[in-house]
Amino acid sequence: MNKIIVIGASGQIGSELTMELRSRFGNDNVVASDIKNAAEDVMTSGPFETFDVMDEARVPEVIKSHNIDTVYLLAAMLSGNAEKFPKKAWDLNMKSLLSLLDMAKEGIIKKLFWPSSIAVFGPTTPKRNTPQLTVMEPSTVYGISKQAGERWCEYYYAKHKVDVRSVRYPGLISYKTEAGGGTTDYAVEIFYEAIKNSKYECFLKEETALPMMFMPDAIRGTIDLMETDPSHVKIRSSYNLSGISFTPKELAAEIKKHIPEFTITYKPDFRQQIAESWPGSIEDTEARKDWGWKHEFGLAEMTRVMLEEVKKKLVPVGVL
Ligand code: AKB
Repeated sequence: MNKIIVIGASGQIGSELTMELRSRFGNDNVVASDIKNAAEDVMTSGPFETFDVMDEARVPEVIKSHNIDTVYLLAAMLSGNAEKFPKKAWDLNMKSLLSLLDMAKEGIIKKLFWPSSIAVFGPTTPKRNTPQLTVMEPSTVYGISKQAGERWCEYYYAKHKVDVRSVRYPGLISYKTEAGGGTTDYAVEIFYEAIKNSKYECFLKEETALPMMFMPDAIRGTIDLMETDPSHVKIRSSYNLSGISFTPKELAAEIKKHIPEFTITYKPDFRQQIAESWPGSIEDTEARKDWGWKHEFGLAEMTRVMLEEVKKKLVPVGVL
């Protein structure tokens, strides 16, 4: 049985990934960790460790004390925040990856998951059905760190046989933990505002198409990749992973089917330029072929579940 740690367990992906890993592999076999407290279920259903991923002494100490062999490294600064704090983003996103890659090289851990992003692509990348291998000239701090991270992953696999696996996440939509500091966050915020106020002011323009995915698909894909036989993992930089592609206008129209009085207005900010540098949709043949990836949620189903679940969440806290 693997002994797993999720680093960044209080975040949007980490909180859901921890609970799914615990339900599959047993609560005691999955250590959650973060610099800050996580959701109550994450904190109470299994072991939790508080540390800063930048603390080069503490990370291996925790990993050794729990006999960890598998690490999901999710601590990162997302695209919007990274533009505000470029050096901090570079340090956090790079140093944490390099120190875990070194631990894998030294045999302290056996397997590492590290998330990349559609942000590795840039303004010169083909915009529609972006393939796995293409022009990559990211123009954002976050994208530069993700592209460099991909190169390091491939390098450590090639030179040191480190078993590192990665996917290029699109914008992730979820109701458990809100996203923070990203460009695709509008696609989560919109549900809260639609339910609370029947209106939303979007920070992207109405026609800005971006690749997106509902969190249950992303969690399943992540664990499937980590559980697949290493001989099937042909790409050691990061796999394109595709789910849904839509614009703010299309999402608003879908929400309107459930909340007819819902209205959306547009006030693009600095994140518009980030979004415009990314593809509108990506193509993921390799993930489908190599380890059987297949998304399940489309726009209509994701919208229905989001509205139901966000409503359930807001009622007990007295917002509705
Ligand atoms: C962001 O918007 O920064 C992230 C991403 C696409 O990686 N959600």
